[in-house]
Amino acid sequence: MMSNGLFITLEGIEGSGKTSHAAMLAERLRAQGRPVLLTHEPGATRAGQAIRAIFLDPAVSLQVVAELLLVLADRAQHVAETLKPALARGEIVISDRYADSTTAYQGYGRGFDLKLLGELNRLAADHLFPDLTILLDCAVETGLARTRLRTNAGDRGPDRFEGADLDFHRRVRNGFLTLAKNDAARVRVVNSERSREEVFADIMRLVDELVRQRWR
Ligand code: Z5A
Repeated sequence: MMSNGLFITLEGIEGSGKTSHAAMLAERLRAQGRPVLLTHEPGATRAGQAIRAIFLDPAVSLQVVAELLLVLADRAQHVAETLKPALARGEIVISDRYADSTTAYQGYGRGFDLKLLGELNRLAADHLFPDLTILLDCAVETGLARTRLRTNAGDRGPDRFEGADLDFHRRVRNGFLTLAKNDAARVRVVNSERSREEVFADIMRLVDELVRQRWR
């Protein structure tokens, strides 16, 4: 990748712990005095917020191709407005979800042709791919139970994906694991079925290794 910064993505099924651990990682790196941009998909830009509202609304029914094009439009804006400028400034960019989510959800989950999806992903990403992807892996039942707890506590209503059946979420999880198997140097699997502290220790080991390699 042509930049001075580092691009790290966190991926996984719903409730796998991406959002909490992305925040912990940003905090730890900032405490080390490093410049960090913490961001997410979908919805990190102005256009992205409007796209996210449609994308996640459980009352909105979307064709698979419409769902795919929405998330790719969000990505194109995110890459151009947020990710590339931050990397050019030399920052460590941490994104809670990115292109692998599209492959896992719209490809493996919804069944969109993987080859064409790969090409469209490259178009939307403008050839920007992560230096390191941390795949937080847990059983679908564990992830959904965690998000259900949050929904029951009234923190957030269920989104369009939370209503999908268990088989859909299993296909997504297996899709992520296939991606990791096919690109083992970039995509590192961390078992998130353990305590937050144990999960975070593994994440920090991987990030420290990357930082050492790049900025010795
Ligand atoms: N989507 C897509 O289809 N295609 C795409 O290309 C992209 C996205 C980019 C985004 O929803 C949806 O968009 C997503 C895929 C789709 N939907 N699904 N499924 P989102 O951004 O609103 O939600 P999410 O990405 O799925 O995140 P989430 O539900 O918030 O889960 P999370 O970020 O992985 O987990 P968390 O918020 O860190 O943790 C969930 C709860 O578990 C929380 O209360 C934590 O305190 C708790 N937690 C976390 N770790 C642990 C451990 N280790 N033990 C116990 N409890 C824990």
